[in-house]
Amino acid sequence: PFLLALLTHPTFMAGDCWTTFIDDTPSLFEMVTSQNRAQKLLAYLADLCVNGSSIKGQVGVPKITKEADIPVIHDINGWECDYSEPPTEGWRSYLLEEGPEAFARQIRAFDGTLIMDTTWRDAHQSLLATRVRTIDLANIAPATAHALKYAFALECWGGATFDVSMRFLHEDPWDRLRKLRKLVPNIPFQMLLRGANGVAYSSLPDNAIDHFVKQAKDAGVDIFRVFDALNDLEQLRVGVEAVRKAGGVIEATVCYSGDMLKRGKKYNLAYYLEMVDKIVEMGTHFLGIKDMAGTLKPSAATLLISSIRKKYPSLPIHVHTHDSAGTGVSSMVACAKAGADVVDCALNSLSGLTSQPSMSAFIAAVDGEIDVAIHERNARELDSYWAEMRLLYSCFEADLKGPDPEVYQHEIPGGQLTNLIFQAQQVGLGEKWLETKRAYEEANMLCGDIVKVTPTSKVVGDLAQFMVSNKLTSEDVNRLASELDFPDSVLDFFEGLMGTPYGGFPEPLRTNIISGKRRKLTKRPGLELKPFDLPAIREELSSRFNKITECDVASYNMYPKVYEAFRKIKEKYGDLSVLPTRFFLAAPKLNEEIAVEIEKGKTLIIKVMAVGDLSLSTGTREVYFELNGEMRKVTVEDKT
Ligand code: 3PY
Ligand code: ZN
Repeated sequence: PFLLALLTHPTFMAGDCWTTFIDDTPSLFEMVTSQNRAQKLLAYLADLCVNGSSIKGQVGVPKITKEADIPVIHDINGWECDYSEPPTEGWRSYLLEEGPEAFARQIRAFDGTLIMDTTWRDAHQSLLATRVRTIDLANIAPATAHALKYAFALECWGGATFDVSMRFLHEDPWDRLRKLRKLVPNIPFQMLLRGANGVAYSSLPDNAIDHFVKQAKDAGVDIFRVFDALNDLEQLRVGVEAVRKAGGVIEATVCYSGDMLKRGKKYNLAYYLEMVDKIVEMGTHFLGIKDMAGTLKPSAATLLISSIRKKYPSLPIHVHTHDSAGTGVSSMVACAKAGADVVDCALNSLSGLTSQPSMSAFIAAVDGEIDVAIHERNARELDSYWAEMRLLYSCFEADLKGPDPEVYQHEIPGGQLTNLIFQAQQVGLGEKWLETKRAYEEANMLCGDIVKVTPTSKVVGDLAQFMVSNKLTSEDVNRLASELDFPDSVLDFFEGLMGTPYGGFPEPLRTNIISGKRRKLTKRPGLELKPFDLPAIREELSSRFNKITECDVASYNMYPKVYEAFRKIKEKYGDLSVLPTRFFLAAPKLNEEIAVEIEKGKTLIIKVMAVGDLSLSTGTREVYFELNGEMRKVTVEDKT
C-alpha cells in the first residue's frame, strides 16, 4: 500500500519529486494507514460474500435493506431539537459538580419516580442476544441525549455486553463506552457489575476488580449497579469497595429471587430486610433491587418497597425487573407508589417479554399521578428508530410468542430464558424446552434453592441441560454424583468459586460432586486467589499486540482467550465497528453502495462488483470491489 500511495501521489505523478519527498510528506503515511484499513475491511466483506456471516447465533439476514431513519425529537415547546450540540440539561452535571452523596440526596428529593432506560444494555441482552453494535447505539445517541435528558440514567455497559462485544461482534467494549460518553455528556451512564466476578463468570483477584472499575469510571461509567449472584455480602463488598475507591456512584443491590409471598419460601421479607440492613451498614449511595427473572409480583413489590421505605426514609431505591410474566408494568407502578425513586424501563420496541417493561406503558400507567421527568411523546419519537433496529437484528431473535407466567415456578432470569428457548429452537425440539424448564427447577433445588443470576443461573442452566441430555433425575444426580462428569460451571459453583449460597452448600452432594476434582473453598475466593501482576500483564501484552492500554489489560484480565481472539481478528480485519450492521451481518448486493466512515470526515465508498469462480486448485475465489472509484481484488478461501 505504501508504494501505491507513493505512485498515486499527485506530486510524484507530476514527476516533481525530490530526495526527501517521502520524509517531507506525512500525508503519504496517512494514505497508507487509510488504505490498510480499507484493505482489511474489503477482506471482511470478501469473506462475507464468499462464506456468509460467521456471527454466532445468527439465523437468516437482517430484515431491513436501508439505514434506519434518525427521528426528530421535539422539545417541550414543540421545537425540533438541534443535534449539532448535545444538551447540557440532565442529572449528570449535578453529579459531576456535587459528587455521589449529594446526587443521591437530590434524586431522593425528586417528587416523583425517575426512569432508567435499559435499551442500550439489558433490553437487547434479553431480546437480541446482546448483539446490538456500537454504530447503532452511536447513531441514535444524539437524539437520545435530547429525548431522555432527565432520565435517571442510561444503562449502557457491563453484564454480557462486555464479553459479547469482543467475542461475537469483534469490537472493543471500551471504545463503545468512550464513543457514547462523548455523544451523551448530560445523562448519567450506569453499568452492571457482577461484584467479585467483575463482568466475568467467576471471581477474580480483588486487585483485578479494583483495576477494572477504575478504568470503567475513567472511561465514562457514573453509576455502578453491583450485585452478587448468591447475595453473598462478602462477594458484593468487593465490587462496592472498588466503586468507592474509584469515586463512582454505588448502587449495591439485592437480587430478588422467586416469589416472596409463597409460603415457606427461603427468600422472604425478613431475609430481604436483613440484607438491606447489611447493605446500608456497608455504605451505599443507592439501594438496587434486582428482579432478574421478573417474579416480583405487584403485591410483593408494594410490601417489599414500602417496608424498606418505612425503615430507611432517606435511602434512594432503584428497582429493576423483567417483563417475562407480563406483569412488569404493574409491578413497577406498585414500586413507584410504594416509594421507589427509580424504576427500569426499555423503549417500547425493545421492551416486554424477557426484557424490561415498556417505558411508554409505564408513563401512561402513572399519568396524572406520578412525575417521571420524561415526556411520553419523546419516548415514542425515539422508539421509531428502535422499531427498525428490532428488524435489523431480527436474525438474533428467539421466537417468543408471549409472556411466560410459569416464570414464578422455574425462576429463569430474562436473558437466560430467551437463550434457553433459542437453543431448544435451534435443535428443533420444542418439547425439549418444556423438559428443560422442569429440569431447571430440579437443578435449582439440587444446588440448594439458590439465587439465580449470572453466573449462578448459568450453573443451574448447565446442570439442567446436563440432566436432560443424559436423562438424569434428581435422584440419579444425588446417587451418581461422584461418578458423573459435570459441566465446569457446576464444578466451579460447588468448589466455591462463586461465593457461598445463603444457608450453605447442600451436602453430601457438594462433597460427592467435587471429590477428587476440586478443592472445597471455605473463604471467599478473592482471599485465596493470587493478585494479578498488572504491570507484568501489560508488558506481556505489549510484546504481542500494538498499543496496549490499561483498558486492554482489564479486558484481558476478564477474558484472556476472548481478548486474544479479538485482537487477532482486529489484526486481520481492522476496526469492524465502523461497518454498518447490514453489511456486517450479510453480504452486500452486487453494485450496492456501502458508505463506511472510518473516522470523522473520512468515508470509504465501497461496491462489490463481482465474485469470481471457485479455483479448484487453490479452493479460493476472487472478489472484485470498487473502492472510492478504484478497482480492488481480494482472494478468499471458499469454506462453504
Ligand atoms: C448479567 O449479569 O449480565 C445480567 O444481566 C444479570 O441479570
Ligand atoms: Zn436484568
